[in-house]
Amino acid sequence: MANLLLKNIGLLATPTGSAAKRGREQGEITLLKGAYILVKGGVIDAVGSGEVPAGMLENAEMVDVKGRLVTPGLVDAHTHLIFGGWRQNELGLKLHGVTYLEILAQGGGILSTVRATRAASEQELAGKAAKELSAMLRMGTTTCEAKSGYGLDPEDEYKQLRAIRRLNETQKVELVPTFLGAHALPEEYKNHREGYLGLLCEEMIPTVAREHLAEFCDVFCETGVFTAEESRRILEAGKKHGLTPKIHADEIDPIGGSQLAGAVGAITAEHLIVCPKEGIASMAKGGTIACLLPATSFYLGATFAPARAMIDAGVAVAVATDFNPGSCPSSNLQLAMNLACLKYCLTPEEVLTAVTLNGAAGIRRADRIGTVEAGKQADLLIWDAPDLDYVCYRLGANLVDTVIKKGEIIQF
Ligand code: IZC
Ligand code: ZN
Repeated sequence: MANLLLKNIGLLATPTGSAAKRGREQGEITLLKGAYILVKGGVIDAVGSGEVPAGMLENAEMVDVKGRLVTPGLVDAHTHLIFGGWRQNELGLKLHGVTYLEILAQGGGILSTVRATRAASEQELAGKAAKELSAMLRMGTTTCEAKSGYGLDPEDEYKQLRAIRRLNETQKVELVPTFLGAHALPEEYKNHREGYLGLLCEEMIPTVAREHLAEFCDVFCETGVFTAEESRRILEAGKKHGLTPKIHADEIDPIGGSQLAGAVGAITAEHLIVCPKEGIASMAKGGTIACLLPATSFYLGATFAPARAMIDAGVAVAVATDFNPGSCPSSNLQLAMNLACLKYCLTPEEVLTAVTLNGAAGIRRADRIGTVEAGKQADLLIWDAPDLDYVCYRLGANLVDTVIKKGEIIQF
């Protein structure tokens, strides 16, 4: 692989370091004018500004950034990437006032995606996700978390996780797998809750861990789905087998998910739309990252997570898409950035940290990605934009011009 030299960078905007940024530090990023970046063997070798040192010009492929903005590649720390079918039929229901939880209680929602996912082969699921990943890469997502949770039985959950593994070998976006067997109670266990909890804790979690099919264990802690007590049991079982806890908490009702997040040492709590003060305090104490999903709030017609209160309390905030066929059929992380600015009142600098370093920390990758610094993997974006304000202001546009993944310029 040839060395790459990005020169004539109008503005390099990046957080720094290898751990999530919280509080005031979330907005304290490096802004370097007139910068250059040297990449060797897929890794950032040097970053500087001013005259490019003569030695760097030898044996390097030049990329003229033409005075534009460069940032780290975007990290989407929460997606339900692998699923069969879509749920456009729910749009009409929503317009008639049927809520997300009512659709689920009627056997639709997640459960309809479960039927479509069970009916699809591993290859079909991977092929469908590959198309979406290629759109995501064009929009600047270079790393993405991907959850199971539409199988809800051992074989179909493993099938989803194997599709993720296959995709990691066949396309460019790096995927990080999360086991979400506790996404809903499957229909066949409707009258046998305890049976499914046992299956999750005693069979599926141990197998997923043993076969290295996932790194994280997630649960949908919500009214009519899993209680906080059940969520604790599932996450503790995951921990026992080496799976780090994540939790869908306070998306619709505040039933204790965010309080549990800090108590079990969850790496992230996700959604947090209706997160109470006690939940924020628990996350601050436990070091849990708040992974906020503003496009889902928008799509559900819900309120927006209290992001500023989280930052004030010293909770690190990540922002992700929640791409899924129900509550967020969009994988556009730039749209989530726009919304995070407008609806959470995060500054563009805080938003950048939220979709790079803090997202990376939420999937335990902050040592390797999420910033533009010597020693980090060369995941870089050249934007058709002069600065971060422009990126956060241009609602719904794809402003990414060039994507560099592990030092490779992606050709679309
Ligand atoms: O398929 O509805 N919230 N899980 C929890 C989702 C949204 C995904 C879905
Ligand atoms: Zn989700």
